[in-house]
Amino acid sequence: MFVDKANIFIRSGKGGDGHVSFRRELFVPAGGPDGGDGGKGGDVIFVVERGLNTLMDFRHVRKYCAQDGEPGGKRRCHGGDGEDMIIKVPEGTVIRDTETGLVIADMSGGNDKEVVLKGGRGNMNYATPTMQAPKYAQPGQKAMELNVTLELKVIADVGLVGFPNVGKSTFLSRVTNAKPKIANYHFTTLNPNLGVVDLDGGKGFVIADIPGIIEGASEGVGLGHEFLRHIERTKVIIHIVDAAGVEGRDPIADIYAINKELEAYNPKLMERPQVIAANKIDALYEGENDDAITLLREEFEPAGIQVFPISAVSGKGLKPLLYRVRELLDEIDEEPTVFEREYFPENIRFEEPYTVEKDEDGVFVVEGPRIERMLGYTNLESEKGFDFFQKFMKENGILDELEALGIQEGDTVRMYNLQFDYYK
Ligand SMILES: Nc1nc2c(ncn2[C@@H]2O[C@H](COP(=O)(O)OP(=O)(O)OP(=O)(O)O)[C@@H](O)[C@H]2O)c(=O)[nH]1
Ligand SMILES: [Mg+2]
Repeated sequence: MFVDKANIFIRSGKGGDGHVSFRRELFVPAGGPDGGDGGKGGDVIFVVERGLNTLMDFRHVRKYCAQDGEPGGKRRCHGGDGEDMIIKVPEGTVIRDTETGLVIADMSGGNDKEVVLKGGRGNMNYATPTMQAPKYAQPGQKAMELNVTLELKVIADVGLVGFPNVGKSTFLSRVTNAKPKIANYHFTTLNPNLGVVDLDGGKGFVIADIPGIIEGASEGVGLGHEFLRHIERTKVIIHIVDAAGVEGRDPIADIYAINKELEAYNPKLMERPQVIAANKIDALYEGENDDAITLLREEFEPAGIQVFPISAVSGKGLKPLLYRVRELLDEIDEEPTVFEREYFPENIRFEEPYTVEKDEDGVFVVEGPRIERMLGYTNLESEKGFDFFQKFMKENGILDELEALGIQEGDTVRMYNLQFDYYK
């Protein structure tokens, strides 16, 4: 089965908590904290694995968690770092935030490695003069969690489109190494097939057969909608049509109908060079042949879309078509679109809790992980640090809460080891 989409859950490692212990040494009167830092949590990293071409594995295993950092130990023993979670994906996988659909990473165009979720830092050491002996060990930074959608965009140079039964698979089997199923009914091909064209004397190229595109495909009709995305990456489109009208269809109307779906899906697709392969010419009678091809040419060649009469079954007319496609590919030297990053998981902010209470001595006590963390990285002795501290108190709503509790000028506020008088 060709799986080209999967939803998974990823989680980076939590940073290890710090350890608090106290030295009691003979010549160090006050002792002091000697707890070790917690280790760093593992990252979640996506890497391209060559040779992989489906997202099948992600249907079975849906949870991918990096390891947490170990907590710090006694005597400044640093906790071990958590192991990274390496997720191997096929080239061309686009990673999106499931909730918003925004692109986090596009694993193509040489982008072989992306750290998508960073592991939490281990706890930080207190370095400020006011915080020499913490009461509690600082917690490590939290893990990050995210639901992501993986989408595999087949990376082919050329996309093959056309109504069911026009001979796309026959064409692919004739000009490439692919061996798709061929049969005289609609929707024989249920998933995109890839094949490599080996042109004598020229560089080869990859063709993807994009099945199931019919009227309304861009709105979800039929099975082609899921596959439209594969065409986005191709550089040239071969549009196959049944020129003999074996099923009584009008080839010109068919071409317009499919192009309408492509355009509705992504208007940029209409900027791609396109060639028409007018297939099944072996089934046309003398004279009728000329008419059908002439009509197609008159309709499309003024718009720059060349028409090549072919017979995928007999092999007639295939060479000129392939050489033209090769030429078109050579004219386009730019890489296929690589999506820009639109979503930055590192910007997810954790709202860590804190509490503001008045104890029985009338002291206002402000505590909680958010406060602890802030005190851990703020040097109140420095002017900048003190400014930051004041801003933090205001922006986090702590001043408002103190006032709501009825704090007066000169009252005492305690935040762990830090004690100060309140003045506006
Ligand atoms: N006479 C004639 N018949 C052809 C030619 N190419 C394909 N066919 C026939 O058309 C039918 C459909 O061919 P496929 O290659 O399976 O068509 P498809 O476009 O892949 O069809 P789906 O996978 O259903 O979308 C088969 O019976 C083929 O033998 C051709 O050049 N001449
Ligand atoms: Mg087919």
